[in-house]
Amino acid sequence: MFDNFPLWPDRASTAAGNVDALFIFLIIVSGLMTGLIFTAVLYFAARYRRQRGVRAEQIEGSTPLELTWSVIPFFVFMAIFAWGAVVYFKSRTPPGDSTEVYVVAKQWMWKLEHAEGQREINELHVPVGRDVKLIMTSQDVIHSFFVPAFRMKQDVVPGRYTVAWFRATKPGTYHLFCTQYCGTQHSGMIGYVIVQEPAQYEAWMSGGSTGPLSATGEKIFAELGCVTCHRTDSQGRGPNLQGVFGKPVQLEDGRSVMADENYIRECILDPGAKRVKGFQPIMPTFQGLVSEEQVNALVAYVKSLAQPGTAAATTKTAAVVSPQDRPEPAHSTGSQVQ
Ligand code: HEC
Ligand SMILES: [Cu+2]
Repeated sequence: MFDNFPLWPDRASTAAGNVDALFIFLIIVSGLMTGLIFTAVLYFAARYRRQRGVRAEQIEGSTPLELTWSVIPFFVFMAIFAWGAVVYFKSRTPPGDSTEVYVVAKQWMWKLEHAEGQREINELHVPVGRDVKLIMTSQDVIHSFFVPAFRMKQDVVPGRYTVAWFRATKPGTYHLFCTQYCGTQHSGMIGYVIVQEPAQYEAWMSGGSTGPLSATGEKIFAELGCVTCHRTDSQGRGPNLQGVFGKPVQLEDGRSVMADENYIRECILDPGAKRVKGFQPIMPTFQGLVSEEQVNALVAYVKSLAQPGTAAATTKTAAVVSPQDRPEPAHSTGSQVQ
């Protein structure tokens, strides 16, 4: 019956069921409340309509009544809050071993680059059943990455990364929309997420790649002269970048921050914002000298240096970094600890 008028978009991700369950619960609670109020209005209107001998009694303050309408809603709202928090945190926390895709939004298109090197425009191919993490930024104004079938929506903001993730559960082609009004052709800023069976996906992946994004990053790292300061033998004027990513970094001003994607990005574009403890503030800014795609490649390269076993990181591992340069505070989570 609802073939041409579906009540819900497809459910094609692990998050979809959770989001819908909470949504349906909210509709039921609101529906019950609305029903209760309207029934009471109609009942009292009929019961106390003007007629001889029937008079409504005024209740002036009643502790049991007030307790009832305070305590019951309190528990209902706390349940909504707790349930919402669980769904929210799940959808905000990408699993550690996700496949990564860098997204650059611009007026009016989506540019996507897989960590493996494949580039796409307005189309994203992903395998079914694998966690995919999107590391997103905008080249111009605010956009928003929305895939209704995944119940996933995340603003994409210029000047920083925002992160989202999903795990597709059903092969198919799903709509991708921009849901922040971003200029005249905002409505045309659409695309598709194409979810494939693993074998199909491997076949797609094997075609036309320029090599892993981290390798592109390594090239840029050399071309821009980053290597002259960031050497792997601790003789450079800048910190050895091996094993930096994903660990807390001690700053000159005493703070400790997590070296995540946003931190690496900021180091490149605004090195003055967070100076690493124990080094001269000599790193120049690369703002305006590198495109968003190049920053992504550099970030992917610095990340690859923190993964033991990758070609670039096999020569030396994080253990080589001297303990004074890289103390390990007890905190291992949280992006900023005092
Ligand atoms: C002139 C030398 C120099 C050049 C060139 C340079 N850096 Fe740096 N870099 C530094 C110094 C010194 C620091 C530490 C002090 C600071 O944070 O500014 C640093 C810090 C960093 C950090 C933070 C490291 C940590 O341990 O937390 C990253 C990441 C980084 N640089 C990346 C790059 C990239 C990418 C390039 C090339 C686009 C580059 N740097 C070019 C000198 C340099
Ligand atoms: Cu847009």
